[in-house]
Amino acid sequence: MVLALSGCSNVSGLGFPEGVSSINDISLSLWQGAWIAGGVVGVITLVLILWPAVFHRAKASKGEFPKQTQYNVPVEIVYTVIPFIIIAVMFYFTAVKQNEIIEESPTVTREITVNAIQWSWQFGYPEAGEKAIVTGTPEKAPTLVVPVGERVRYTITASDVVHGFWIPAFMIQIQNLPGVTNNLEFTANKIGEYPGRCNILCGRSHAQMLFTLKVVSQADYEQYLETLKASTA
Ligand SMILES: [Cu+2]
Repeated sequence: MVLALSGCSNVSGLGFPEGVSSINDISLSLWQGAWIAGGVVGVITLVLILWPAVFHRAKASKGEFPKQTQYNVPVEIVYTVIPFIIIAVMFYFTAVKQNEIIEESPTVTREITVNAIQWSWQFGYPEAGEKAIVTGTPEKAPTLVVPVGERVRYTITASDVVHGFWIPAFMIQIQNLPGVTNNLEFTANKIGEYPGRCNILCGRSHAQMLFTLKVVSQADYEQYLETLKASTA
């Protein structure tokens, strides 16, 4: 694991790309740490299973019965306390990272609205006017266009049932809740196209609730806003 982490950046992301969004920058170490913790616990557990299985096999031919050690209070305390410590450490780091992720900056000027409907997405660009809303359908998945290198505030809502706004490569997911407005801010760091999905089972065409996240240059984004303004005026 250490060799893999130090050697190759694709391997070190353990399935996630690095530096793609401001949230990757925050979450990646948590993701790596969780895998390392899981690996350590897994190896210790494997040894604890194999060691008695190999070295403390019942010697059937001699008819020996192993020594019974139930109600061993110190052992019971140890196997209660150790998992508690593992959970507490993981909870602590998760809470720290989560607080960083949901932090809102007072200086954000870019805003995009993300409304989920059965079964697609509505992306609104208030900067281009109230009517600048792009609505997808299950047959024609919409594109969410965002500027590179700029922090954007996303307003997350739902019209009907609970949906989940998920951009796997960006390590981002937040629920769209009917009657509740969630906010999320992040910066997209690399120009490109990334698949997006709904990750809460929301009905018959849930699997078609897809979108493409398109990260464009700031000039292209301004141009896109102009196009939206012209087409919805
Ligand atoms: Cu959905």
